[in-house]
This record gives sequence, C-alpha cells and structure tokens, in this order.
Amino acid sequence: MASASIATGCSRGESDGAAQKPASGTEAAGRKPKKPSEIVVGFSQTGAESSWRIAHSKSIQEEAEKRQIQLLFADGQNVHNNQVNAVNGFITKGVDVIVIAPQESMGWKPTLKEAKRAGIPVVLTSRGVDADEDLYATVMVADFVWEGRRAGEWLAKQTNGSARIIELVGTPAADVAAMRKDGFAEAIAKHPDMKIIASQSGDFTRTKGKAVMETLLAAHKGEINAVYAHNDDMALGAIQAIQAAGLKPGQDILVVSVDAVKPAFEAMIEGKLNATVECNPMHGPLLFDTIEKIVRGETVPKRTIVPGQIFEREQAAAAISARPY
Ligand code: GYE
Repeated sequence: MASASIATGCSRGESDGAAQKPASGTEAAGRKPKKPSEIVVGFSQTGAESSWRIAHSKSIQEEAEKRQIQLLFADGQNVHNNQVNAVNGFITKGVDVIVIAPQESMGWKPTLKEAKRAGIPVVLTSRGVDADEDLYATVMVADFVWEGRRAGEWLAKQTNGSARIIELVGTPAADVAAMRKDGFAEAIAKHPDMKIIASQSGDFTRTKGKAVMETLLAAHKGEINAVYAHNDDMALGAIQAIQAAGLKPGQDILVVSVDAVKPAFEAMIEGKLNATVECNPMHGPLLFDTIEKIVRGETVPKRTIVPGQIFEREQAAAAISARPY
C-alpha cells in the first residue's frame, strides 16, 4: 500500500463548547488504555457501487480482523439516510470510534455534533463532509482535484489540445465528484479547442455509465472523440456502449478515468481504455493505525492525503500483476 503523506497536522477537535470526553480507552479517562481486541469500531460504508468501493471495504474488514478489532459494518446502500441512521445507532450503542465513508457531503452536522457530545471520535475515509473540522478527528482521502487535473492534462497532451468530450460524473452530492470535475475543467480551460459536449452523472456505477453513454452517443452522433469518467467503473460501462455503437474505444474515442482498479488494467491491455489516474482504496492499515492512536489519546493529523499516479495503457501489461486491487 502506498505510504501516505501528511498535509496538515493538528489534534482532534476539543475546542468548542460541547466538551469532548477523552476516547473511552485513554488513560485520561482514568482507565487502562484498551487493547485492540477491546476496541469496537462502527463503520458506515457508502455502499458497493464500484470496484474501488469493494476493495476499500475489503481492506478495512481484513485489517480489523488482523488486529482483532471488532468492526460493526453497516452498508449504506448508497442512501444518505441509511448512513445517518447507522451512525446514530453506533452512537446509541456507545462504540469507541465511528468511521464514515459518506455517500453525500452535506447533511452530517447534527449527527456529528451528537457523536461529539457522546465523546465518540469520528474518522472519515474516502470522501469528506461539509462540516466544521472540529466535528471529526481526521479525514483520509486522495487529492481529488489533482486527479481530475491529471486526467485533463493527459487528454490535452494526447489530443494536442483539441477534443470533444463526454464527462461521466460521479455521485453529484459527493465532494469527490465536484473536485474531479473542477480539476479537469481547470486543466482543459487552458485549451480553447477542448470542449465538454455533455456532462452527466453515472453515479460511479458501470450500469449507469453504460446507459448514460448510450444516450449521449446517440444524441451527439459523430461529435465525440473523448470520454472522461470520474471512475473506472463508469469508463468500463462507457466502453461497452461505444462498442455497441460500432466504434472503437481507445481509438475512435479516447477514454480516461480515475481509480486504477484491476479491471481497468485489463481494459488497457485490450487497448480499450487509454489511461487511468490511481486512487488508492487500501485504507485499512493506515485507518486502524490512526484509530489505535485516537483510542490511546494521541494526536493525529486532521487530514491525510493518500498519493496516486497516472497509468497509461502502454504500462498496463507490466503493471497489472503488482496491482493490489
Ligand atoms: O473513486 C469511486 C467511488 O470516494 C474515492 O467513490 C471514492 C470514489 C471512487 O465509488 O470509484
């Protein structure tokens, strides 16, 4: 797993009026620190929308098992309210730490305030929330704006700054979709002949990526020569739609996406996907190091950025066997 570089560091928030109890395992709580096997973590996962997400769940579940930490896993099935209900349940139960991978960035403040009042630290992974930083202990993400920008720069280079693009957007209420959109827009803004012809959400899934691409290809027949998908799954769906329309993905229509999951490498080896920007889902080890620190009452950085790199199809055959997800 890629080591993480730390962007900023500060302790978990204990600043405002609602006093935060020390994590229940700390010496400050007047007890012996908890052993990992005594720690209970409630994890509200987004859902299982993509290969990335499945690898993310697996990494976290395997790491919990390895450390014998008790993990209560709640699959949000990509519905915000399911996640809010699950987290409220974890608060009632009195878990030691709550982990949230939020489907949507808005609508978390009341729940986070409740967790804080109960003295339960919250760790965010894979996406951020729109809330004061002192309402959570730490957030573990990638530089999503950079990912979009890197995809845009790649496409600009590949097309000599001239492209008519379909953008397949992730879940619109997720910060990651907005950021991947912004980064890409920023990169192509430097090239007046690069134009987004249509931009539509495929909700990070293969099925919707395919359906949206079918519609957009029919509506813009002969106009399109590039696809930028906010994740590999939507790109793989789009590739199916391109083929069904009698066109060659990777050739007639260039395809670039984000995540760098194994199925994307397979598509690159087949020449159908041109490039993918890596977003590492293997958060488990770092996540539980952080959780153990929090339970011991140690300071953790407020934000951890997991780094990535771009892979082009020429590199795919040599790189695929070493891909961990
Ligand atoms: O890129 C996409 C997904 O939040 C970083 O969510 C994550 C994104 C990931 O389902 O595939």
